[in-house]
This record gives sequence, C-alpha cells and structure tokens, in this order.
Amino acid sequence: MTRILVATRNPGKLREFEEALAPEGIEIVGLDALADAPIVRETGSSFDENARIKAEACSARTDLSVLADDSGLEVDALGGEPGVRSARYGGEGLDDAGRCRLVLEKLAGVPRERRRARFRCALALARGGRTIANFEGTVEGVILEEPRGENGFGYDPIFFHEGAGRAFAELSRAEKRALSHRGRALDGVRRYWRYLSGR
Ligand code: ITT
Repeated sequence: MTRILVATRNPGKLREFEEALAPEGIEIVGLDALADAPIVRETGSSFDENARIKAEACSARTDLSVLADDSGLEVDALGGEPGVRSARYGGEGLDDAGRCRLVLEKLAGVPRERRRARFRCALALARGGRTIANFEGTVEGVILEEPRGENGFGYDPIFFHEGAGRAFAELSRAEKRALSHRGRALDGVRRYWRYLSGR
C-alpha cells in the first residue's frame, strides 16, 4: 500500500481523492498527518500555479509524496469569475450556498445560451519540495437558474451537465467522478502511478 498525502482542507475534495485512488492501492492521508502543516497563501494567477505552491510547501515537510488540488468554476458571462478565487468569492463571510447564490444573482436575467461555464482542476504531485508531475481536467456545463440536488460540495448545485441531464449535486459520487474535472485529472494520476509501478 502506497501512502500519498493530499494537501487539502476541503473535505469534499478529500473524499473524491480517496474514492478515486483506493482502487489503485493508494492510501490517502489528509493534512492532519502533517504535524506542522504550512499556512499556504494561494498567490498564483492560475490553477496550475496554485496547485504547485500548495504541493511544494507541504512536500518540503514530509517524506510522503504530496498531491495538491487547485480548482474552481469559470463562468463565461462573468469574464471567467470566480476562477482562481472560487473558494473565497464574495468574501470570507459566505459559505458554499452563499457563493452559489452570489453567482446566480450576478447572472439574473442572463439567458441560458449565455450561461456557459466550466470547472477546472489542476493537480500537482510533489516530493521533497519539488513538483514532479502535473495533471489537469476540465468539464463544461451551464449555470442553472436555481440550485438543484444535495450531493457534492461547492458550486455543484448550480452546475448543470448537459450529457448527464442533471446538476452535479444530483449525481452519485461515482457518476460525478466519471464526468468531473477532478475525476479526469485523477485519471491522469492513476495512469502515471501505474506507469511508475510497472503495471
Ligand atoms: P484547499 O485549498 O485546502 O484544497 P479550497 O476549497 O480552498 O481547499 P481551492 O482554493 O482549490 O480549494 O478552491 C476551489 C473552490 O472551487 C472550492 O472551494 C469550491 O468552491 C470550488 N470547486 C472546486 N471543485 C469543485 C467541485 O468538484 N464541485 C463544486 N465546486 C468545486
């Protein structure tokens, strides 16, 4: 069993990592396993850069391989916002539901054909303070008029996937994994891991 530390404080992300990587024989440990976890400022201007910043800072403090995720929602009609600010959109006072409401308010009156959006996920794999591989995944969708569904986290209730015909928050975890930005990026991690282990 290989252990990888996933450098996230987001429980929704952590669960998705565990479920995608367990079948590969990879055991995920969270940031709690790091006695002096660094406070990382996400100062990068891209998802990729922020994933590297998080992965490198944490991997400098452990012998384990570290995977970090930076992800978010880009809404075309909002010029790509919330983008790299997805987790803090609207300020510290808002929770996931509040951030979803804010996006819906900003899109009030915008017709469906102009509500295109995508989730992006950048993953960085680091050892000893250096990034050794990067992975990314994207999924296209449309922002709904009202939140739908109870599953997932973040902006899942307002993100409609046209192929599935449902909001991400209406999908099971396995269904979301098969379609999502993070699922696709994690497919890259799985392939890389199999290659490294000669499978
Ligand atoms: P860590 O930095 O500790 O990993 P975080 O939540 O702050 O956790 P990010 O800076 O990468 O992570 O912000 C990503 C935000 O984008 C996240 O808080 C959600 O609001 C949103 N997001 C990312 N992936 C999502 C998904 O699969 N479904 C819904 N929202 C998602």
